[in-house]
Amino acid sequence: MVSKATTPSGSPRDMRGNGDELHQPAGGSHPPLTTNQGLPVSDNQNSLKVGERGPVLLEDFILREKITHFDHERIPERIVHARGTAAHGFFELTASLSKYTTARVLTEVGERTPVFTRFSTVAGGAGSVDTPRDVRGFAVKLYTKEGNWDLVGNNIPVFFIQDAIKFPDLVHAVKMEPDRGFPQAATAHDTFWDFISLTPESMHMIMWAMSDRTIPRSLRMIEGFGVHSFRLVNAKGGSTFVKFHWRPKLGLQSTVWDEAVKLAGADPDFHRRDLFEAITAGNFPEWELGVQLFTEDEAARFPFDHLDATKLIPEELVPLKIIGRMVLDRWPDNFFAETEQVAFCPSHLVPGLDFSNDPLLQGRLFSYLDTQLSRLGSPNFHQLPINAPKCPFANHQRDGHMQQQVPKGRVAYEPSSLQADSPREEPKSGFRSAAVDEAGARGRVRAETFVDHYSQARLFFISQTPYEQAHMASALVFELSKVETLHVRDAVVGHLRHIDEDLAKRVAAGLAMDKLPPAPKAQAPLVEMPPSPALQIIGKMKATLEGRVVGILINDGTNAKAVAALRKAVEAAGATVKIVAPKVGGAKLSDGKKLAADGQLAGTPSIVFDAVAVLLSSEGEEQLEKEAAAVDFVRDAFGHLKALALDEGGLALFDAAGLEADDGVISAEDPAAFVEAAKGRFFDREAKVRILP
Ligand code: HDD
Repeated sequence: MVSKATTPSGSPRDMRGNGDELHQPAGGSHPPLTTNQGLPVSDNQNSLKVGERGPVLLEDFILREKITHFDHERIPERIVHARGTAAHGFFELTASLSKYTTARVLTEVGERTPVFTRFSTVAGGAGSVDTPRDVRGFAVKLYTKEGNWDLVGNNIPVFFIQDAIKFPDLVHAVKMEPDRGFPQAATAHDTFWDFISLTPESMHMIMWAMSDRTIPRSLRMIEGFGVHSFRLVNAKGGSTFVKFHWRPKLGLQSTVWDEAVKLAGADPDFHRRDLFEAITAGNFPEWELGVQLFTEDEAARFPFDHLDATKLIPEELVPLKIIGRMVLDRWPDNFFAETEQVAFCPSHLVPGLDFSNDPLLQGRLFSYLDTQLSRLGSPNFHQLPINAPKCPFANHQRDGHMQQQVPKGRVAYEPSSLQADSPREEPKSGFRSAAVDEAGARGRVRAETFVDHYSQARLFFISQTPYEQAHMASALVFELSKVETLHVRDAVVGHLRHIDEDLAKRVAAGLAMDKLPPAPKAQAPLVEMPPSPALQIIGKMKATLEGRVVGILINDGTNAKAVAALRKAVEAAGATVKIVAPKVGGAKLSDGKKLAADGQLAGTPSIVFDAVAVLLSSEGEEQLEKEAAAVDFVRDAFGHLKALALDEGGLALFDAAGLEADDGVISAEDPAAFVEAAKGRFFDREAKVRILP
């Protein structure tokens, strides 16, 4: 408390307590704190009172301004995809599509287009955790020279429903149940599976959702898909269909379910922290942009309808052509101003691109613009710095809440003859819709070509490795075990019978069903397609330590040379090393020097690492055998199929945890062998650590 005598401005009532001694030196010069009107504020610690213990005055406009602004700080969170994280970067074109499109972003090779990319979960609220089983949003805003192009995709190339009119039902079914307000960020509940069981078109997406794609290790290791077919339109007006794919340079990598569940507790911000740490350390995540190009005639020969968003086009049928790369190299300055206020709309596109008739896409073209109006509160949301195009933009739209621009002149209409600089339409380079013949009777109909709901679900399942198939069966058992209504469980397993009888049997057994429920009537015969390895995760994992994080558990007396040798080898392979010790201040190693820890053992489980080393002095090890966090450190690393490097002390702890070494358990004396092992996961080990259906 600052005494009256030392109070800088000296008034007897002025018990400020805001003397310089309250402020830690941050260096630099601090601008004066002001109100929103620019009035310098002399005291930011005390409200205006009558007497030291008297009432606060309504007159205190500084207090009122501050509190009022605070009261209005929140805006509605996104209806879906509320929890997200984002980064700035650029897209660089490496191969021109000039034969197919006039879009400069896709024809000017070497050109770098600024981007802002937001990743998200779908179901959970803004404050939910990063690692539930959920689809990940992958939304890219490209600030092109011809306007903003938003490619608003997911990390899964298909969707749950075929027609946008079902979207509110889908979302209501997956969100917290309305009478109880839970579960948060989870599909494992009755209303979701009830809707799914009655919506067979969702079966393909369900296969993806139950795969490890929905429990990614890192947002830097997910694919992105534009999902729908779009059109590229060339100078002659000819159009070609296109599907967009983002492919991570680091390869795909997922967690195992037990790991994802524990991550939610260990670090609810695991994915956003991972992205933040990678970008701020200069390890910029990168994706290739690939396109699948096909004509109307080719599409007519596909054994499915590409306008149906529950279908993908196997890469074996239409190969992927890589045309560019996206690098995320700058963390936003402010979460709210940028990540929260960014407004994506699939309707934002540039000349040379166009939509297809996919009825899901058509509904999206309305929904996003509409939702931004309620979320951001004004039709001027495009003027927010994160949403504003980086090319010039001008029109005759005027006024509205929070207009930031000050348009000049008397003309706010077109055509006009009064003002030389008033914007006019641009027939040559302006956007033109592809001239496509459309005809047909009006009606609320679903195309006959949309009725096959199981063939691609089966294609996805049979394309997986046996490990991945087991994870899918296990995920289905987990989810349906949380469904209380028995007929819903039955109905879902019934659908699985159309996809793969063995899968249905495994799930039924996992639910202890007495007999297999009947399969519902399928509307179309199954079309057998050859397996597509491109649909796997394991097949797309990269044997690399790049972008990975290795944890080294140490204690007092740990061999300093062993720590240094492991660190050197791991860092040379491109990974980051983090030291974990029982106390965050660090541990005194064998050389007598203290090594500071990046994390305290109790708060830094092995779950947050890709591989671990346990290097312990023998005295310290005995103590750690009594510490559950230490025993769990090795047990979880082993159970999550990770490589472990152990010295003598580490091995003793490993033995104490009751584990049996395998190929993934390496002597710490051989850092090179550990580096090799740490590049992958040991899926063969899984049978030893858990019972999968
Ligand atoms: Fe959507 C947000 C992706 C179908 C309506 N969606 C949203 C976001 C992503 C997607 C990544 C978050 C964007 C951001 O980071 O701000 N949505 C998809 C994909 C779909 C899809 C890949 C199918 C292929 N969505 C879809 C349909 C509708 C919506 C069919 C409505 C008819 N989506 C919305 C929305 C959201 C949204 C309610 C919520 C917040 C927002 O738009 O900005 O309008």
